[in-house]
Amino acid sequence: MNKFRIFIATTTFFALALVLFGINHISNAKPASIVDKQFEIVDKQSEKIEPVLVKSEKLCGTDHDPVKIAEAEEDFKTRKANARTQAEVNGLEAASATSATGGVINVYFHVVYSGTKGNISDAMIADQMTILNQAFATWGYSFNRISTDRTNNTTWYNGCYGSAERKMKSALHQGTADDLNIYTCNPSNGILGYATFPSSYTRSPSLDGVVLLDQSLPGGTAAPYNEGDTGTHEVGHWMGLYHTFQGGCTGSGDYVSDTPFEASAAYGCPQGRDTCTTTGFDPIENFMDYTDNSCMFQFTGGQDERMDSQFTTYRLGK
Ligand SMILES: [Ca+2]
Ligand SMILES: [Ca+2]
Ligand SMILES: [Ca+2]
Ligand SMILES: [Zn+2]
Repeated sequence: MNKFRIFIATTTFFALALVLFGINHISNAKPASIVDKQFEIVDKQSEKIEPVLVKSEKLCGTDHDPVKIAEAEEDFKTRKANARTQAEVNGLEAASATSATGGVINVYFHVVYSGTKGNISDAMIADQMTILNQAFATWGYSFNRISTDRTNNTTWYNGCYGSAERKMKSALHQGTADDLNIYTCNPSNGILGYATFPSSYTRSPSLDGVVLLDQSLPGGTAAPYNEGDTGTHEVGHWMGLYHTFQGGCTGSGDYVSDTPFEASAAYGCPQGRDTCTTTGFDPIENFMDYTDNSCMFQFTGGQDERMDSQFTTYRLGK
């Protein structure tokens, strides 16, 4: 756990609240309520099977059902509150809560291929790791690939987004909640990749991780999505981020205050796009939109704050 930087925040208010209200419901954390059977809806919605990369197609298969998100956010709130309370119990006078602000995340890389298809080079994987590290460096996280395995399995290769997911991951997954498993394969259905959220870990530890279309890695054939930012985007989900267009123009949107609201996914690189009357142009340069890899280059401070908090709540030392 000491590989993660820890931020100590004083919470005097909670100390006071405890004195006033007592401390008898501290460890009542509800189980994570995200449903782990995530991918059926998307499969049904996919109209275009081929060609793979067409505009206004659903590029990312990560589950964003609004009901599940609302439940997950409730769970997140409860756990954060409980963590603060627990900090009080551990040292009433210290009155502190801890949060990771960054750290080294170990990566287990799994190449799933089918004969001559998908057995990508180690150089391509190394380039993907470089892209990931560049994207997250500002925000305190780095990714250390500690193993790479290769599996020749046509069923897994073509079924890694759907029927073969569970078998593939059960066989290959390694590590614990704060370790990242990345799989490359052919997710099909026009999907460049998908990820599991931090809050899903407890329910399905072996399904945790990121799945990427092999050709989305740097130098692959999936232009304009072949510069490695699908990897960045999916790891963003794995760190607890939603799409910038989540929820449209109203409500909590993506639960990040410094990313402007966006009515729908943006494609290409539509500078000046402004789909919500609320302040700010659409965040088309953000890694959590659907724009071309050459267009997206940033996370925000608000997203980092959410990643830190999600990582601490659901992954750190778990
Ligand atoms: Ca951070
Ligand atoms: Ca926002
Ligand atoms: Ca706007
Ligand atoms: Zn996504």
